[in-house]
Amino acid sequence: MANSKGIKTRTEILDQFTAWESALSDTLRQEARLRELFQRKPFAEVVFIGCGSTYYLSLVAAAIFRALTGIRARALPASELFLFPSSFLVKHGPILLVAISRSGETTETLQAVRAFKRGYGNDVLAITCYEDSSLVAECPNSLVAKEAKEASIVQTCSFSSMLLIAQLCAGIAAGRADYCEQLKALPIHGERVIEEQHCLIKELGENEEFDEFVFLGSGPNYGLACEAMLKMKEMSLSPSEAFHFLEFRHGPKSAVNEKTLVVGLLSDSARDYEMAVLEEARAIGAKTLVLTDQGEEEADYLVQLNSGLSELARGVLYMPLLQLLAYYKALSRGLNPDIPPHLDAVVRLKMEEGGR
Ligand code: F1P
Repeated sequence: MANSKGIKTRTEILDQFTAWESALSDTLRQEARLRELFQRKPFAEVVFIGCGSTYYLSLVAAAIFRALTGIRARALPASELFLFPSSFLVKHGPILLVAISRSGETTETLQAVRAFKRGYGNDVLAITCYEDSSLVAECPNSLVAKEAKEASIVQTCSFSSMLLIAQLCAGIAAGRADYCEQLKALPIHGERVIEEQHCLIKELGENEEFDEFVFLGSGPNYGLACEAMLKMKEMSLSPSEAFHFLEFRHGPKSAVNEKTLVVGLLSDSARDYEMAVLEEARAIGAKTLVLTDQGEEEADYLVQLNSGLSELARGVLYMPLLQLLAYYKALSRGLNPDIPPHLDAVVRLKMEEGGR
């Protein structure tokens, strides 16, 4: 029987694939409208914003959007855009703002949308889980992952479902029907992968040998590594960090020891460089968990997705495993992943008191 501690989080992680399905099919139903949005103006730039998990989602979305469309795209924490709009945005042509928020109620995200609309126009697309949210009311366009609403504070199913929506937007904007087809296969692969790997992930999460975690990812996988780091921190309160793969050598490597599990989210294009970093981590005593699609990599622990999908499509398949790793680590530390200390599901600022 599953431990009743963390039961909400567990259910949201293990049952997320139906929410993935409906996020994809609901977005595909709006394909014509989205195509029109991306074709209406030659956007000079697309800016993705969010807070916490949704900022990390923005990092992934911007990397994929840029690679597929060739349009300049980047991610910003919503607070930076709200507090310093002119430091981040330059009017060199029309800009599309993509505001991502599970709740659609986070003050920083709402304020960033307002600041954007004041200075840069009305081209804003919201991605959220709540159709009746303030964000949807503020934005002329919105996409809603309706089935991904969560009872837990920590984002799991919502992160993956909103990421799929952002990926589909990138595929539609790029006119890449082949990419959109790959995305449709993800829910089936997701369900299979978690079934195949659940035991290994449980064993690793419960392994008391590991008391700190490093997550490495390059290109589109960097934001995923950051999100995995955040899950581990929020749920299990374990020291946890994320780096671009090759940045690991430039300092962070010095803090690694035999109690560190270094988790590598492998790409295809930079695979050899990434594996060299992981081998170095092993040589200095860390244990490694390598997540890859198909390779027979040298590692202490190896997960193969066997999806056959491209690296720009399949990254989301790493997430349920990494969410589950944090969940089991939390339980093994006697914590309840459903209620992380000091966290609120929605961060609301008192604007008149400068956010205090
Ligand atoms: C973003 C967020 C979460 C975080 C925490 C507080 O909310 O920062 O990522 O886990 O629970 O809220 P949202 O704008 O996506 O609703």
